[in-house]
Amino acid sequence: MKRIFSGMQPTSQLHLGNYLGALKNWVDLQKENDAERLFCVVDLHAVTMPYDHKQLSQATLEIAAAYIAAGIDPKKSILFVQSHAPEHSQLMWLLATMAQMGKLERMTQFKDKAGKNTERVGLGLFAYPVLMAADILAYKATHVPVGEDQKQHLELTRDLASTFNTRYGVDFFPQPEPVIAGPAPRVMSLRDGTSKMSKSADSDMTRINLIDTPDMISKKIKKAKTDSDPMPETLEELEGRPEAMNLVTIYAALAGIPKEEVVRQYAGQMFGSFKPALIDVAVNHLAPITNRMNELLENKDQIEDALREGAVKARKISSPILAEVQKIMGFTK
Ligand code: AQP
Repeated sequence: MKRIFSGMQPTSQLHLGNYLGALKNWVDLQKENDAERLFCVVDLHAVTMPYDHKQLSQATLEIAAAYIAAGIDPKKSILFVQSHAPEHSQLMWLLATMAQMGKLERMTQFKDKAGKNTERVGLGLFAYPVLMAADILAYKATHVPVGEDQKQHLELTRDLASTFNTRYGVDFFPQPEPVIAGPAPRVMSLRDGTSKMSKSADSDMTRINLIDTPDMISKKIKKAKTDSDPMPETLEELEGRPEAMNLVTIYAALAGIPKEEVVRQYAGQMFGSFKPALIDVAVNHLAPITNRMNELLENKDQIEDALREGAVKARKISSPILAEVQKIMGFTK
């Protein structure tokens, strides 16, 4: 049976990149009847970088609210918080004994986040991809819908799964497949078309958050960087114009039409006249999600109940898998 797992960190509000690169695909995957789905708020990952401990539990609820508001139905998918299922951390330690330092050092996310400070960052940031592997393998997940930036971490997960199988002479862990789907697997910053839209970027003007009001969305899109050339006749002519390409990608993904069609519709027009249309599309698509999120956050019981039930269901799957791993590794008979 197909088992789908994915998660997001409660480092801050979710943005359009998280939504178009991952969350929207998760919602689409709920249409598949022959699959089991687990969607997690990965709070243990969120503490690998400096964070505000007074805000963490609220941020976790906000991410869960965003999942539900975007269309994740706790009756169709198991929705839970990573730290509520201790199997993740337990399996992580076991996998850490098999993870090679050299491979972890090559992880681009670690290099980006550590910057020049590699000697001073915490072990948690370095070991982040091992915890991610544990998240996935604790459920023997077969499919992992993520944005393009997570591809390298997924490769490490696959590597750890086969190292475990080879070392212990078993065919235990499957090779989880990345599902990098949808029209916008990599949404870029509104201020720099060469860097990805990110929760942790300093300026809030670089991203559209799911919680942004229509006025904020409008302001951010109006101020988004573009160039002074008009929209070309074909998509190929947008190559080398990363900011323009990003806005076209966002429009297409939100409107549910191919990028080629967007270019055709607006060919010859300046970005000054394209932006109001993009604002309309963005506000129309995102406002219902934002409103639903706000409603859910007014009465947190509903989210908390769903997360509590989700953790019980998740652990019913991960606990026997962990027990089996412990047996294979010789801890128990
Ligand atoms: N810009 C993006 N375009 C497409 N997909 C994206 N994702 C993140 N940014 C983009 C996808 O969203 C999911 C959430 O991942 P995460 O919470 O683990 O965070 P991240 O990948 O490290 O990226 P963020 O949101 O920018 O967070 P920070 O700044 O805290 O690191 C993943 O599936 C990711 O691929």
